Amino acid sequence: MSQTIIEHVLMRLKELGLKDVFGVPGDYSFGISDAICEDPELRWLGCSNELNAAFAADGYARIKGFAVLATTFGVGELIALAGIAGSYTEHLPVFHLVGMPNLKTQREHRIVHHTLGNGEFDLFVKMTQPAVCASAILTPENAAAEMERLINAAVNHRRPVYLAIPADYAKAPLLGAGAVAPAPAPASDPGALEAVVNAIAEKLAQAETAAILAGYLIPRLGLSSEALALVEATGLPFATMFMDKTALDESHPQYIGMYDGRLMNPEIREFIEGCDCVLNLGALWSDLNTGAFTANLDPGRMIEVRHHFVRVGRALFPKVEMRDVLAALAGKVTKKNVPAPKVQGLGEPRGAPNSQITPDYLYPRWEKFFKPGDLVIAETGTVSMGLAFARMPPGSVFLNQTLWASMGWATPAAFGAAVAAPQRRTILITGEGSHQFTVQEISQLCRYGLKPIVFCLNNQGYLIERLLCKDPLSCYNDIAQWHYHQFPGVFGCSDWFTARVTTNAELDSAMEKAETAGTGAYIEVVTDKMAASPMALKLHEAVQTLYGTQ
Ligand SMILES: Cc1ncc(C[n+]2csc(CCOP(=O)(O)OP(=O)(O)O)c2C)c(N)n1
Ligand SMILES: [Mg+2]
Repeated sequence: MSQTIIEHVLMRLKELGLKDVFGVPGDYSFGISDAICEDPELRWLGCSNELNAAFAADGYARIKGFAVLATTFGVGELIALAGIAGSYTEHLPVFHLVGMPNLKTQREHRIVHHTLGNGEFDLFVKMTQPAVCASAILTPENAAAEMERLINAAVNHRRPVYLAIPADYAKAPLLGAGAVAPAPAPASDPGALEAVVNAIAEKLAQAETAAILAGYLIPRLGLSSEALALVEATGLPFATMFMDKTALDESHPQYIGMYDGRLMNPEIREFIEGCDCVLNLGALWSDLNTGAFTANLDPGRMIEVRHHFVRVGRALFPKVEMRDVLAALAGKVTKKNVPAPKVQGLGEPRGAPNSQITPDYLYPRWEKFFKPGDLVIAETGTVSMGLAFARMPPGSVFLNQTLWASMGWATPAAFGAAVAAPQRRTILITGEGSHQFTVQEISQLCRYGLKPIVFCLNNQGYLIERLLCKDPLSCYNDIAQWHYHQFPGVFGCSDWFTARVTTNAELDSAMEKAETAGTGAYIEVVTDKMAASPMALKLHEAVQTLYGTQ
């Protein structure tokens, strides 16, 4: 029997390492979901809704390198689209498989469910196009070639791709698979590579003082060991920005801390901005990555290594791959000894045992709680802005959706990350307003036997918004008050340790119990309405540079 379209799609994805698929089924996508469930090498991970499934796939892709999401036509795929757009923004390859109505329905322009009722079937692929790097509607004739094109796009651009399969085609035999060879990965132009490596090495050699910014593209492109080898070959101090936290290990002796423009860590800003040369390995010059655009680096002194090109000062070098640049440069540079600031952690928690929990206690206490190897998933809001300045222990990873910055990302992303690395301790830290978006995904964690530690910061509303808007007490930043610590029981995680804490001593005790419970744990941390982390307070003072209004 010849291979069906869906068997071929899954076979190629398995060859890339696919093990798990996140999704929500629907009648048009039964062919896809059936094939996944019938495949003994694959696992279907059902989510509560498609937004959660897309965010879970995003979290999974951050650990495993790529992820697969399966949804139904129209209703399902559009709900997933907000999550897919996040993966596009944050450079994560997610394959989105969508089951469409069958071809007869489409040809006859029938009025069917999950459409706008106008007989048009290509509307949703059009809506999706700006948020993916390639898309295709598969047929028996084009499936083999289109699959190679989509894989190539996802691998080379590290962005989502969209594959729709009409319901009657999922199990149709594939035509002409053998004739299609996988497309080669893009390679650097040898002349351009030599020229850029010489230019960088020369600029570094001429600089008396230099530093490295380790950017988010390092983990996204799977280049941690190449980047580390280069950093060690240069001997230069390295810093990270918000989106790039833990791009390289924060316990490394050359790590100096977080650079956040004028907002935080003045000694790091002074050092970085005073260097003759800054080698930026894939960090982005975005609002929240640059301390609301207060980072002030002379472009003439900067070397910027991106995925497919490099800028040395104002000169652009196209056709060079980051992987090749890192490897070639590591063999070319000479070691430098540049005196730099020493990395600082958050220090000791400050506050009396029976006092109400304040940021002075909470963030240093979290820093102490983290262990080597932890996966920490921090939500958009004041909480990630406080945690970003904690020093992470060896081998631990800090995940945050800094650029897309969607509320609700962290809870399902923590589920996806925990599925990707069940042997590691997963710690979700979320504000309660964001948690309200996607809280049901707590239930998938226990359903699939995962034992995370969840902290829900309850500050009675949207604190970051209170700090950025005209009137902190505006009613639109108030939210319904839920009994957060009761969620695990409601969501079927009855054996989890749960607590609601309001004082420092209660927080300590709950953390100790969570560590030894042997089950999942959920701790609701109650603070004052206006108890903000230092970076969030600084952002409040920097609204003019943040929004470009000065
Ligand atoms: C989908 C989406 N809608 C709206 C926003 C705007 N927004 C950003 S943070 C935030 C409030 C976050 O509140 P919470 O999670 O409670 O964190 P806090 O700042 O209170 O610690 C809002 C409304 C957003 N980022 N994403
Ligand atoms: Mg809040």
